[in-house]
Amino acid sequence: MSERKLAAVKSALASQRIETPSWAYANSGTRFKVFTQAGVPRTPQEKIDDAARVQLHTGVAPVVALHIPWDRTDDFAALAAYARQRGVRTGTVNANVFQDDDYKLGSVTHPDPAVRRKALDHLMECVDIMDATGSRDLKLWFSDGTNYPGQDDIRARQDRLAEALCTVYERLGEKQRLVLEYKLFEPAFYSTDVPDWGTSYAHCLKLGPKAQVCVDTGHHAPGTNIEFIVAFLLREGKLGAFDFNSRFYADDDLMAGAADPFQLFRIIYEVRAGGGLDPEAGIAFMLDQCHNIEPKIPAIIRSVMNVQEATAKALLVDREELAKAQCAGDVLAANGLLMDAYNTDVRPLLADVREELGADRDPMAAYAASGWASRITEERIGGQQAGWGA
Ligand code: LRH
Ligand code: MN
Ligand code: MN
Repeated sequence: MSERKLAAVKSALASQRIETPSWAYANSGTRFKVFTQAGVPRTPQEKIDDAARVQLHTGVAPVVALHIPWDRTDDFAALAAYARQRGVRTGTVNANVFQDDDYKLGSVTHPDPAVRRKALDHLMECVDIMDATGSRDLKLWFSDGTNYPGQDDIRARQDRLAEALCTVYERLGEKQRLVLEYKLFEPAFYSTDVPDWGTSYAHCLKLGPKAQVCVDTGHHAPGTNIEFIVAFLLREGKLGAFDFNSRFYADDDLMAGAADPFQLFRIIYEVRAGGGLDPEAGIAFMLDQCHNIEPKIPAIIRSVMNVQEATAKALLVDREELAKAQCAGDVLAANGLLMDAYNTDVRPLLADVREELGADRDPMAAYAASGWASRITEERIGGQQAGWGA
């Protein structure tokens, strides 16, 4: 590769920003058991302290996403200031209208207007929080749906959803956005009100330019071509955010790049091809994961590194040669160019990028040697649960 191309690859890698989720630092589990770990954060401030460690070692994770009310505090402006003092900032505000008894039959699509009002009030409160923290993005994921045919009117639920989204959209400030996340199923097992990218896209299109789609990589049917969805949404200017994680079966929330690093590469290649790696494109590259059995901070560091590795490989694809092969209908040469990039060991390149950023060449080893894990184990007694199975 020419010096010029290498410099461009390095600069793209150095400018990448990966947002880590506050809830990944806290205890979590499945619906069968929440395993507690020693030293997990007890407060939003301690989650930020852990996020700052990930940033310290990787140099590309300076943003931490909040989940409300899991990150409840009486002064969000102070929380944002606390984050800045630690070299990170608070990012996406994730709403939570899925953990209240009132939401058994839905939140914004509930048949009872009083429950809808309660859910909407929470969404509006999340925008107030964004104003206080200076956050750009409101992430909306609705667990709303039904378990049985006939349980509720599918079409009426879409009307209620559209009405709530419209009200929130109008409340957004000039520089704020909402990103609408979809998920095929769970917790609803028959119909889900935002089950796929098409539903999210259709709502966002009607709402306007400040509404975009969030692609959580764990939220599709097995075998779905996620990179196609990414390419399509980018082309339409409607790809707002990623929730990266990996899965073997459903919404497993395992470390990004752990189950299928080749899929992650294919997804990020489409992001690159569509211009989405340019920070100006405004795409939020978030992780959304739970570390139920593995130590959390190193798992998050590993996930950040996995996203970086997929990005480096995507950047190595020789787009000019690829275009020639595609034009010539040379199927094997075109496929070979992608595979050559994917099969390159990018770890030395990323070590150099990290060093140039003032971070650690080997973030996993640096974290292990830092003593942070034993310090928090001693200092933090009675860590907080992220929210599941509470
Ligand atoms: C739903 C989801 C959504 C929630 C998060 C905790 O499965 O992906 O993003 O906010 O999990
Ligand atoms: Mn998600
Ligand atoms: Mn999920």
